[in-house]
Amino acid sequence: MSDTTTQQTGYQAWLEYHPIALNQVEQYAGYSGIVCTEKEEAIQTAVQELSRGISKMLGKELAVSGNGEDKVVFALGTFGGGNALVDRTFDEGTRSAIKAEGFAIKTDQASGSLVIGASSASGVLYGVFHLLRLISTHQSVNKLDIIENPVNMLRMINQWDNIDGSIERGYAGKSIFFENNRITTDLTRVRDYARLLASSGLNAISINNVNVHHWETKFLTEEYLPDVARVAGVFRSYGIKLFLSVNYASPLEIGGLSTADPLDPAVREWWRVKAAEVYAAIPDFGGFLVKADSENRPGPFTYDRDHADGSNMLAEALKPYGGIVIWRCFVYNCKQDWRDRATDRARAAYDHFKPLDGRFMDNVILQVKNGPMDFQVREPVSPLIGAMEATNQMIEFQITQEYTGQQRHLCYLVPQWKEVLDFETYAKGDGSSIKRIVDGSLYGNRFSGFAAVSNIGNDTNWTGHLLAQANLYGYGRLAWNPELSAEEIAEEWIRMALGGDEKLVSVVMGMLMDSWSIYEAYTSPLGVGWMVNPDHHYGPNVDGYEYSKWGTYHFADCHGIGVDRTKAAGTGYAAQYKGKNYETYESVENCPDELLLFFHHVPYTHVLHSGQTVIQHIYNTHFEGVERAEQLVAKWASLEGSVGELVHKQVADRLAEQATHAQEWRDMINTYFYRKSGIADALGRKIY
Ligand code: GCV
Repeated sequence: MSDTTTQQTGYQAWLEYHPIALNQVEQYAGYSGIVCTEKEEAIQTAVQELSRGISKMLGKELAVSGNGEDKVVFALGTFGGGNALVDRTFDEGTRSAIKAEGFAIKTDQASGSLVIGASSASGVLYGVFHLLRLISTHQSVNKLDIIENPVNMLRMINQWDNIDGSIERGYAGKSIFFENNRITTDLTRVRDYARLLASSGLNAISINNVNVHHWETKFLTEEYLPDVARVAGVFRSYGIKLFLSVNYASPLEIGGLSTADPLDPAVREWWRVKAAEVYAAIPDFGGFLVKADSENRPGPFTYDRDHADGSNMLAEALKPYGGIVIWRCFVYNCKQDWRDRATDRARAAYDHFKPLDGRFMDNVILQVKNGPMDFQVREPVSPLIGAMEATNQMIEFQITQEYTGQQRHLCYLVPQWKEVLDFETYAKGDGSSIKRIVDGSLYGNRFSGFAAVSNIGNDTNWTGHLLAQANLYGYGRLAWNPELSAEEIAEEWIRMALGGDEKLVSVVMGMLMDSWSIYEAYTSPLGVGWMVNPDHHYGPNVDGYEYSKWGTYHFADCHGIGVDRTKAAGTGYAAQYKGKNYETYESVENCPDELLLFFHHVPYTHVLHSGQTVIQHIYNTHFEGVERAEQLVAKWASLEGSVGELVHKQVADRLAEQATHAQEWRDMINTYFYRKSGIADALGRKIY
């Protein structure tokens, strides 16, 4: 892609490196070169990235050399790796404060040189991206003395890409990994993706859909492994480990065995041999991601075994190589009878996994979705996270906007994720927030971290809606440091991707920060969720899932709405929470408004903490939500001329679609509840 094109389309995303204006360039102007002595791949990548970023921002090409003590330079390397400037700059205290992937950056006061030191090559690379972020957001580098370590060990992206080039729940074009039933031959775009991921702080990727179909099952065979190894090589140069989603029934489907029973010796041996073959092709392979006994995928239940049996068998095969098994907990009955009011999908993950605590090998990690249902615009935090003291756990978010507007609507998800991470579980008394469970510190886990479903495809701007890039970037930043605020992250992204004009920054910041609440306002109310069209999940359909097998009901009738999940009278789900959380959710008086209908069935006339009745809340939020969506259009229109024309038009088109589509939501939801309840809008607005 030529620079002109890329500037106009958003292809470079937050690595656009806008040229720095002459009046601001001075503080960065003195650097005459890069000093680096190490040849390791990720360090060479770091050098290239630094040269590229500086060349674009400052318009100068930096020479790379092994020595530059007498000049003003950028120096980078690992501690003890041969770079005299690095070794001179960082004392023992700093070195010992830097963990595996962390880094230190210091301005050498004597020379003015900027020195990046780390204990690993990937740490050096993260340090370079950090420095480039500081420069591209125009921060001072004169007196830097930074120590950074990632808070989370695994910072992973899950692709839901299929070998035919389609992406399950993908809204930004086709796969960049696969085409025509093969792994892509030209990996340029994959490399550019690796840059984006590493620069936001991520260190792991699984490249294929967790629903592993016929052809993808063969990724473990010699037919595909060389190509998988090529992809792994690209990610390796950016410090990112490659994982594969695997089909639990592989021994049957590609191994010629008659069973996939995890306790069968032949099956165990098959996986051991497979692991050896994979590691022969990819020595630093990360491991397997597994969706088993979930939504019709095969798993250990077929053989009357449980999830511990299933995952441990794979873990045993990977263990000699340091590999891990990431086992998903999205397990529930997807063939439910809607007439059956006792079965509650929200309970399922906890009911399945909690009894298995302590039985998993130490290289198994359970991957738990942030909520008990499925990435709705609002749901409570999964009670399973933190409930297993003796088991490694990681959280799963969804960056791709399956239920949050499919990248046709604006929905900046970082504030939602922050709320989840800050949630106090009381798992081990006060101070047991979700972020402390997933960073492994609460229970001292061997493995832990973040995973999220990617939102990219081969659309030129990666994410379809250009502003949805902020979600991918924000996810990486939050995985690195969950203490960053949603505003800080948004500001970084805006400045780096769009530019530093102050009006631009403030308008886009306002739009991003409002967007989750706007989307929630005109879609399903008060935490009840769903109300979408079945299958593709775009657009309103209040009863779309009401009489289905999927376990996602709202139970609206002429008297009221909501799901009684109390212990006293409902499904008992509320009792999966500890202490105060249980008490809060169990009580209709104390339950927060935004989750009321998730936990309680109430009459339309029930008065919320806000002072409004449920029915009036539904009307008000839906009318307001549309008005607020229309304001987004106007806000963005005011930025014409502050961003490139194509970028402006692209976002303007999406926002216009959102505003129109929000009316569809408003009118369907309001009409449905007016007809059900027979209660008119107190403000007499138009309802059909
Ligand atoms: C990959 C939801 C989605 C499915 C997805 C599944 C999962 O049901 O609609 O597309 O499958 O979650 O997370 O496994």
